[in-house]
Amino acid sequence: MVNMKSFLNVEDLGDLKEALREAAEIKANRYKYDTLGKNKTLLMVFFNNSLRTRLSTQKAAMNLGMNVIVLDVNAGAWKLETERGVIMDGDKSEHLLEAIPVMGCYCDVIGIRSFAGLTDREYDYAETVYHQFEKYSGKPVFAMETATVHPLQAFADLITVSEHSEYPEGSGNGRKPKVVLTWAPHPRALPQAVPNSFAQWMLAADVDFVITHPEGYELDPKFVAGARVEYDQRKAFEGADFIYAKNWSCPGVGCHREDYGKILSKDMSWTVDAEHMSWTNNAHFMHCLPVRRGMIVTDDVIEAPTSLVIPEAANREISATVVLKRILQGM
Ligand code: AN0
Ligand code: CP
Repeated sequence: MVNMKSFLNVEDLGDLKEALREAAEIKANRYKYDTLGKNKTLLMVFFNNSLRTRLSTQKAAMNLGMNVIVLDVNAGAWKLETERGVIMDGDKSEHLLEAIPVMGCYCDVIGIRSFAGLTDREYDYAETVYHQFEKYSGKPVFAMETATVHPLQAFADLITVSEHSEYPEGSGNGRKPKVVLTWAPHPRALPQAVPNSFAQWMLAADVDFVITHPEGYELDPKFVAGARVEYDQRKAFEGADFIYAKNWSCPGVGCHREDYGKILSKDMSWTVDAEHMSWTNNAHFMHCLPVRRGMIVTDDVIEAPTSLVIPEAANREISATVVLKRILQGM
């Protein structure tokens, strides 16, 4: 068993096959460990909006018998300064460096949602806010989408891929499922956390993984080293079993550093529609949600029986239950 004090990267989960076995066990009986969290409190700290993460992680904690406190930093808490060394003469009333140890006083585990600011690449990619929670809260912490990663989503996606794979382990035909991560257009600049984690997890899993995006959208090698990148979306889609669509802004790798966090393209020819799906091996469509219809994907594709967006969201409860269970077992 892995003794988890922090959950950010795929390695934090240890052996992935074991984690998938545990996910299946939880899914078969999600209340199996319903006394594990008795008198333990989860604090969920949101610096950004959420629907799925908020509900599924709270449900997961309840499955384990935990108490839950949710703090929306931007709705009722003091405005927090996150940078050190500033003169706080503006609108921020409190510094994160006091707020974090205070939060740690009232709970046993902390989940953090803190998106990339998309202005300072070094700050975002250093996972500054997350590591401050790790260092100053005195409690185990886990990412609920931080600046560069969204591991609860990637774990749920892996569970979903493995559940819907026609080539399960030991099937003998030696073919791995082909999983394609495709960039798609979006009107607002979005972080790279979801594609970073998805790539990291798929590379660690037993799948044939391909990434496709317009030039300039290359993801950080920290997450995608060794991945096949195919700039021709049609070629990438050929023979695919799973199409995972997501928008992300310029990661500052293949594009100019000063373009980090900017929108480089809104090319609607990348929107996943029925014609795109016809290039695949009758692929399943996946997206972490929330999704903008007509931009990322067309109505018919997301509504098709091959779409997995709802099962993916449902598996967020499972991934969160496994992660919280492991954190509790390590306490
Ligand atoms: C966020 C993102 O792209 O990171 C959250 C996705 C789970 N999406 C939006 O802000 C629309
Ligand atoms: N997929 C996901 O994390 O959704 P929310 O932003 O609604 O939590």
